[in-house]
Amino acid sequence: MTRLTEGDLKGLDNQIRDYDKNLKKICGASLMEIAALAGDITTASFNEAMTKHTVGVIPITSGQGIIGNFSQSVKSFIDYLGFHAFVTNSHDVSGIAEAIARKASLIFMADDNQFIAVNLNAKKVVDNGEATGRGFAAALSLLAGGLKNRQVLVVGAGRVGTHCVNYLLAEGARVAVFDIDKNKISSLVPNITIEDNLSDAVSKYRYIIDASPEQGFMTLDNLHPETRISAPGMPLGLTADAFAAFEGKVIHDPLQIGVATMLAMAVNKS
Ligand code: 2YC
Repeated sequence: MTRLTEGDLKGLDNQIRDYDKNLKKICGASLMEIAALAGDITTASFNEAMTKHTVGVIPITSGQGIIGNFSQSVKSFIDYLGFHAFVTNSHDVSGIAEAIARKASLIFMADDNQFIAVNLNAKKVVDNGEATGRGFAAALSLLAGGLKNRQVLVVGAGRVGTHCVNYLLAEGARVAVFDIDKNKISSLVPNITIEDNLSDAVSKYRYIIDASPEQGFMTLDNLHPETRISAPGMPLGLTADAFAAFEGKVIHDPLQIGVATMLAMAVNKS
């Protein structure tokens, strides 16, 4: 799991409106619609939930400590989606106590190993890795007009990639997976095809999910011009010139789709 940096998150709170506009342009759906699809709830129930929940975001100092802009960014995305959210003044245990004292029914917090949302009423925990995997797979599906029987390449079989695979298989896509660690893929067969050569695989598939920390493996030389890419992986796997050339065909962000989908999954009553 790649640890985000303060720089990765700089300015995202002010840019969320423009980011959402760009998402609609690329996949015809808003951040809320992508999250609702990935979280398996209707936008109506999402809208109803925002009148019922207050969200506390709690800075956590354990391990490598607080990341500048992290809690503020998470809060700003949740605010943007229509929920009332606050970042606690205290951190860690005191932050949890403060959030509950301030009537939060949902709390968001991350240490170095896990980023979770907790629905205190439903006693439900949602993991960012699962939410991010589902969110970026749902976004690709919307962009493609559905992925049933379509061949999709997933690069990276970690926590996010594995949940991308689960979502795609449930949608009836034909999934291929590349990971440098073959052991990570073994648990996914026989439901998926294994790709052994990354650059060849990039050339072969028209739908690609980059759920890896690998940089610069998608280039102008190996990408087909019609390829569509959904990229939860940090840093982005496209070279700068490929990213520029594929403007409008790449869905990528460090945190927004994952947080929005965590919210949808956390308020899902089923
Ligand atoms: O500021 C804080 O509260 C820090 N404890 C947050 C640490 C987040 C570490 N995780 C990451 O950077 C990301 C997650 C957002 C998902 C995967 N890696």
